[in-house]
Amino acid sequence: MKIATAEFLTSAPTLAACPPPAAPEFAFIGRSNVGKSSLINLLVGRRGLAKVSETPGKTQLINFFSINAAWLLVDLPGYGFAKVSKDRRADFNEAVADYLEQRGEVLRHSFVLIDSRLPPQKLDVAFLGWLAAETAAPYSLVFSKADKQSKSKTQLSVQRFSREVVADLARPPVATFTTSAVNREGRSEILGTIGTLLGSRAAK
Ligand SMILES: Nc1nc2c(ncn2[C@@H]2O[C@H](COP(=O)(O)OP(=O)(O)OP(=O)(O)O)[C@@H](O)[C@H]2O)c(=O)[nH]1
Ligand SMILES: [Mg+2]
Repeated sequence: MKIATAEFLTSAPTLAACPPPAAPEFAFIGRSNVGKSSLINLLVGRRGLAKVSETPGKTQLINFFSINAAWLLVDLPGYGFAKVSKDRRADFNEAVADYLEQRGEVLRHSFVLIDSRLPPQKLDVAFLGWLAAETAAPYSLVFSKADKQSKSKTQLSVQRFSREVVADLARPPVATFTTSAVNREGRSEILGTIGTLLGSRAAK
């Protein structure tokens, strides 16, 4: 998958304000500060396209980036930094919940980021439980910031998460990735997956 062009399209505070569904969308979601915006920049090869910050809660709006004028990367506000939960929507942004529940067929795949250094976190477990049970789009897990520890520690983290969290989910993830915005780990794997998903649908 070659990235020829990557452009910021628009930001939306609510699902209603999102652009009309037109092209396949690939969304990035996870706790504040887990590295969603950094991963999007890694994928497109443009450092400043999505805004990155050391302070959690940098991405407050749903941001759409148009790739190769054919499909979209969607940078979602992180959870764990927003309002208190409403029913099973856990503790995350209402607009994000609406988007993930109601965006429809254009939402081709969600990538859920998990900090590779941490044991399973309550919020991630709550979010994934909700996503798997209440939404329809396929999703994958992305263990981020893998450069911050040894490969073996990251593998242990992934295995533990799989055993303690994934095993109980109503719908399993399609794939699991480990990534680093620092050493570019995982870039070609995620882009390859997006390419396959775009291709398989186009072929139908
Ligand atoms: N070492 C390392 N640092 C990273 C990596 N990815 C992100 N960071 C750092 O982690 C911090 C948060 O990164 P962001 O990409 O802004 O995280 P986010 O998930 O978009 O955060 P919100 O928009 O606040 O939800 C920044 O200081 C990044 O430089 C990574 O792979 N490795
Ligand atoms: Mg962000």
